[in-house]
Amino acid sequence: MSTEHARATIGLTGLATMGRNLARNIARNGHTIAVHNRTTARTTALLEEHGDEGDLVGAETLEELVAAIARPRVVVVMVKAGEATDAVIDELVPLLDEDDIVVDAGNAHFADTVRRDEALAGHGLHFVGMGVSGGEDGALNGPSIMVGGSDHAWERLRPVVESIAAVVEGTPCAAHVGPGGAGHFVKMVHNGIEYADMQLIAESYDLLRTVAGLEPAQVADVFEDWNGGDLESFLIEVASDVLRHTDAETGRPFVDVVRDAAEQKGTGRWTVQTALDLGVPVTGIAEATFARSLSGHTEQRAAAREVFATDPEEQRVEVDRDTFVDQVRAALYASKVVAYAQGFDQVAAGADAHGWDIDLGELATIWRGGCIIRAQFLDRIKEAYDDEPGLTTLLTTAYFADAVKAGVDAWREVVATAARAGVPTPAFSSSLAYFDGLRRERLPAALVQALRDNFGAHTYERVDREGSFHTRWAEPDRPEVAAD
Ligand code: 2AM
Repeated sequence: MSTEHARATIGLTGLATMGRNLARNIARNGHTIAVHNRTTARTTALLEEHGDEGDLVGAETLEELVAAIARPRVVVVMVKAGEATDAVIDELVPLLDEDDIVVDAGNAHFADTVRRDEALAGHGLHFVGMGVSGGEDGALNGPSIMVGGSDHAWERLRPVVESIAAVVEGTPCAAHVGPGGAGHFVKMVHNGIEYADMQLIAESYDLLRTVAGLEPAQVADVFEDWNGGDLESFLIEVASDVLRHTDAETGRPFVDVVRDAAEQKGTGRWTVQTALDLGVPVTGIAEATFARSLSGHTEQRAAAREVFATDPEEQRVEVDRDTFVDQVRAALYASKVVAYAQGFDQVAAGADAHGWDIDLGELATIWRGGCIIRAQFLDRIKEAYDDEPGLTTLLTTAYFADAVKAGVDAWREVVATAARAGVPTPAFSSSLAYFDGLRRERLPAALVQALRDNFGAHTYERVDREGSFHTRWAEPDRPEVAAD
């Protein structure tokens, strides 16, 4: 391994798939990168297999890694999120000098990133929480990168980060979204939106197959067609690809041989937990997360199937196929607008709560390429924020409002048809309920408030006067008193 000193622009430790691909991407873009892994075999393998792709400097120890990087140093940590990240950071800190930068490019919880940022600041070091989306392929060929950290760190990192990110219309899909935990926060919400988007696509597939009787390959054709319009997105494209795939062993549609129990490893759950803390109704993301948990509750599912068995034939509804396909498309689009509006609301609420100045239009810009939710749709979101930076909700901007108005009858028809057929569409249904809830003149929350005052003296506000009030429900004439 090399003993050259301090000539690398950047260093990276943790050479499992994501780290290795990110390192290759950095090297391929002309930056000298020092690479290290706890188990040296991975470092050796990277140098042997891909050493000719750029200027890679191998390091056997963290000391060697640090010594190979030009100051102020940038060390990217790409190890398993959680304890391993803390262990590596603890090892790194004594080896670094003031103004050096530690970058966690893993999928950390933003609260851990905030904690690590504070801890490293105490040592005169800069910590960056860098959200990287795009999976293995993105890491190698151009991901979407959400950087959270100081201006000093961004200045130093920017040339490398912008050169390795995906590019859409000449703009790199990378941005300094805010300080400390901001990068991992927006990456978390990105993944939450991804959950909602996938669930909506899955519900569309289920409806087209179960209600309208399309075969998986025919649903693939429908998705391919949709991908040529305003639903154009990576996820629709992949869905079409997967539905067209036949299992080599059985000759059956691939989707039929995959066990129907989905995982929800972390980020979706974190998004919902954080949304609850912030009080943001991200119903689409929450339903998508719960739909995954429901799918994994195999014992309850088996018990319910025994008692409430469904006859698939009964779920077939007499619909005009072409009309129904069009209605599902409209329902998918409208629900997607809701899911994204909710996700962007959560980013705004998180930014508010943590004092981060996050530019939502810029976020839409860097999600247009490289990441899993990349879609034409994000151009529209970017335009919406360009037109009106302080936007209250994406739902009401002219473009999306027109689309929702045009599709709302179809959306209702799809949700009603699904309910009648007994096909679960939690994301479609809850998005419609959210839409109807927002636009309602009066919500039954008034009764909820009255009930709370009745049994718990929780007080209420009135529509016609300022202040808080309580009604003495136990007294015969129920007098109202000011509660302040
Ligand atoms: P390894 O190859 O030595 O196992 C994904 O697991 C990556 O994180 C791997 O590169 C792995 O290194 C690294 N990793 C996991 N736990 C670690 C730890 N406690 N210290 C250093 N690297 C670790």
